[in-house]
Amino acid sequence: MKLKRLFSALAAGAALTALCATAQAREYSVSTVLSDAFPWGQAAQKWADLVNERSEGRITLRVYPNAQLVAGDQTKEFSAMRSGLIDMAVGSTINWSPQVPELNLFSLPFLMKNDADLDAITQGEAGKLAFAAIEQRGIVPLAWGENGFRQLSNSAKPVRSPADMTGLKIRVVGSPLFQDTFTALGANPTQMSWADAKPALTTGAVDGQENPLSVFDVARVDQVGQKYLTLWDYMADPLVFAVNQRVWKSLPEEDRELLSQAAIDAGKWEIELSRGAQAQRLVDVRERGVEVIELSDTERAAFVEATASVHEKWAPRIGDALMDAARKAVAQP
Ligand code: X2X
Repeated sequence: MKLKRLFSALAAGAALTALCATAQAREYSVSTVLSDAFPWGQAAQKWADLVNERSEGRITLRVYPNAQLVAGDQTKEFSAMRSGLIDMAVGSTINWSPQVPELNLFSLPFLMKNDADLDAITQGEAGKLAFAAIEQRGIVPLAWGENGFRQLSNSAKPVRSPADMTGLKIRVVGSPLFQDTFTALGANPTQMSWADAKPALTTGAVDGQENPLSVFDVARVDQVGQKYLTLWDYMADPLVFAVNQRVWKSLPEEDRELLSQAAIDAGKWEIELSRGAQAQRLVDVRERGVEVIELSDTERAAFVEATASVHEKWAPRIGDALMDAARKAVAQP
């Protein structure tokens, strides 16, 4: 009799535990622009996998690529996350800069020369200030990833100087700074979403585009007539792992810690993966017949000079404290 009671108590206990686990099991949406065929989507999936594993299935992050939660309009991702339509995102600083002007820092042409400069910014005081700016707009940033240094491609000719860009129609992201940069270079920029970019390249509605080598490679941008690729490293867009503030507040401290650490680990993993694949991508792209143009220091300097006005115009919108911190970071030997 006693034993029987013990068994039923145990069974009730197990049922209760199961119930609690179900009650606590949560699913959250994570928005990205690029799918897991690209490092960007892989970053988000890695975050989801780590969270699932470390929470023992209690927390599910479901990744929605192609900016589908905002009907492809990637510049609305930040607002949608703020309003709670999207719970979380791994988003590009470019796409969030219309709502967080400080993030235009990363789009300033030729501010950062290389990965070391980028890391000095994200990992230092400037990175902290950028995160504070995101937080001020009602989103909790957790970690950095990266889309990568952006290169220029076109279907018409090898571009080695601003003069070569005269009149070229270039698809740019829907962020006003890009309009200024490409206008300063003498090109004819057209803003459109990534979803519209490939069709526009295919029909020849635009002559060129700019995106990291990984995107050029994986999206097979060479197949839509983009024969010339100028490696000018003119800017890099980091990715930010982030969470809607209400969702964040609803989480117990241990789950916040879990999400945050998983984002940091996924970001580091993706940055390494992405950088590690660069050299091979370049080999592959060349093998497909793309003419890759590398700039001498003098050639690069002409682009820097031609876009100086963009810094003057945008620095005040980015803010003195952030500009100073970034300038110090890139001045480090
Ligand atoms: O639209 C682009 O060019 C992309 C995919 O790189 C971004 O979302 C910033």
